[in-house]
This record gives sequence, structure tokens and C-alpha cells, in this order.
Amino acid sequence: MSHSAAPRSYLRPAALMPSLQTDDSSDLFIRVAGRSDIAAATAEIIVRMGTARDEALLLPAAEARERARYESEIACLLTRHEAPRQPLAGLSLDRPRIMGIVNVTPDSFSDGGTFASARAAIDHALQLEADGADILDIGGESTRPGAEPVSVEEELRRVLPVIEGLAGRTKALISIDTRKAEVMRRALAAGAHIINDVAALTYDAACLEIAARSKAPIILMHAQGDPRTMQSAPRYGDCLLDVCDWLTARIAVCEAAGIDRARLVVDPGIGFGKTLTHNLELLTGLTLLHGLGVPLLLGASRKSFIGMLSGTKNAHERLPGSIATALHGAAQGVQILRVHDVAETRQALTVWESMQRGAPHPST
Ligand code: 7PM
Repeated sequence: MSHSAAPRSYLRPAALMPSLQTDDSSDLFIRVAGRSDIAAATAEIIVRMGTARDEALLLPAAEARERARYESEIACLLTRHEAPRQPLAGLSLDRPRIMGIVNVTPDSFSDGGTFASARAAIDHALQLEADGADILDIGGESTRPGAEPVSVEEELRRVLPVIEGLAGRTKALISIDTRKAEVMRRALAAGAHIINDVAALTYDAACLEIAARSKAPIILMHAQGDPRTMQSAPRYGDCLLDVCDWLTARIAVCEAAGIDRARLVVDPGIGFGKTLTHNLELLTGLTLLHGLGVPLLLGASRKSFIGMLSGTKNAHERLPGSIATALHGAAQGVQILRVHDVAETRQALTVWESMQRGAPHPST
């Protein structure tokens, strides 16, 4: 990762709290991602020139605002942090949403091939919708560390019947989890609404053009290296800041290709070329990424960092850690939580949202 010599500033809203909802115009807090239910009392301002952090200071929100009056980079960041996010394919993002994982891979670590047939995958997806999923994420290529790529033909054979079977039968949005332009194109034509790309449109040269032409929302995930090799020796100057810079660059590439920023979602890519320490740095500092001005997605469900922290070898034993991570994400203002266990996550979120607002939350 290369860095220009010019100092670069970052702003991380901190000291998060349920917003007071008494004075909307208060200068005393930062409205996280334009939300009315999450406020930050302080802002950590970070500056770096090279690879490591050169300076970090924690300011009360009002003092960060004062600084924005003479530092345009801080002003720009604050504006992006506080802008309300646009709805995604009609789905409002003023509260956390659940994306349910539908694996259509015979070797998937979490489904063990149970849903290898289209019929079973469709039934599973409809169950996830009934359990409270807002988005159904259909994936036909395993991107597990060490996994070999599958052919376009094989991937299409897996996902198209599932998307065709779901289109018109579900009110949930359908996303296609793929790195390949041809799979994106065919999946959208079959009824998918959203592109979810773990390679952020870098895997093949046609992805940018297909994405630009489609008008569909696009999830750009950060990964370091290819799935086959990414866990061998991940290295960062500063993981959180490097991921932020990389996503900034990908957003710029998308915008240059004619993709409106309002269509983009970003994702730090938990477990994709990251050590346990890297994953924890990202999870702890998540609110910094709201400075990109687009919705955030977090995919941590059943991942190996939970296993490392809890000593659970089997992915199916990681539900408690997955729920803890989802609620941590919600409290940091993450708009989309990508999970396997939708019913359990929905219950946890409903209780969390009610406590956050101090009133029962409407269920839809
Ligand atoms: C096997 C191993 C199957 C690993 C599936 C996986 C993410 C994603 C995946 C994520 C976004 C998993 C991964 N992870 N898309 N696709 N964000 N946007 O654990 O974190 O689900 S695949």
C-alpha cells in the first residue's frame, strides 16, 4: 500500500450514546451517519503522512466543529459523517437491516452442502425472510481462505435457479454475492437487486462497466490478496486507515466510471486478509468508516476470529459471538448486518433498538 507524502486526516466519532432527541440542532454531538438514534459526544482526529499514525487527539464534538471552520478536510469529513444515507433499492437505512446468507456451494463451511440444490436453497431463503431478513444474499462461489475459484458456468448453474425461484416470491431484496461480471449481469437480469462483491469490482475488467450500466446498488468489500493466499501473511501500516484509504480509492474509481455514490455501500471485509488483531482494530474503530459518506455493511457471522477468541473450532458453535458482533456493529451505526442466523439476530436487534429508543420499536 502506497501513501502520498501529504498528511491525511481521519475522523472517528467516539463516546457513542442513544441520541437525546430533545435538541436536533445541538452542536454538542455528532449525528452518526445522519441517524436520529445514535450520537457521538467526541471525535478522534487522526493524522498520518506515511504508513503509521502521526497524531491522534480526542476532541469534544463542539471543538471538532470549531476545527472544521478552518480545516476543510475536517469539514468535509464531518459533513459526510452526518449526511443521512439514501435508501438502498427502496430500503431505508435509518436503522440496522439484516442480510441473510444463502450459500449455494457444496463445500460451504457453514452449510456443509445442505442447500446444494436450488429447491433447498429457495426454501432456506424464504425461511430467512420469514425470520426477518431484509436482504437475501445468494452466493455460489466459496471465498473461504484457501478456496479455489469456480468457473463462470458452474457459478451460474448454482445461483440462477435460486434467484429465478425467489424473484416475485419474496418481498426481501435479493443480492448476488459474486466477483464475476457475467454472473452479476445474468443475476440482475434474473431478478437480483444488489451486487455484493468481495473483490470490490477488481476481479475482472468488465465488472465496472456492468455495474455502471446496471443502476443497482453495489457493496464494495475490502480484501487483501486473493482468497487462496490472503491469510498467509496479511500486512498493514495501520489496518483501519489502510482499509479506509483503499475503500476511498474504490469509491473514486466507481464514481469515475459513472456510478453514483448513492448506489455504493462499503464493507471492511472481516477475515479477508486480516489477522485477529487486524479484525479487532477494524471492529473497534468502525465509526471512522462512516466518514466515507456511504452505508456500512458488516459480515462477521460465524467467522474464525470468533473461534480464536472463544476457542470454538466449529462454526456452528459461534452464534453467541456472532450476535455480540452484530449488536456491536448496530451500536456503531452499521446499516447492514450480514448473518447466517437471522431469527436470533432479529430478536437481539429488536431488543437493542427498543432500548436505544426507550420505546418498543415498530417491527417493520
Ligand atoms: C465459506 C467461507 C463461505 C467464507 C463463505 C465465506 C462476506 C461476504 C463472504 C463479508 C460481504 C462468509 C464468507 N463474507 N460479502 N461474503 N462481506 N459483503 O463467512 O464479510 O460468509 S463469504
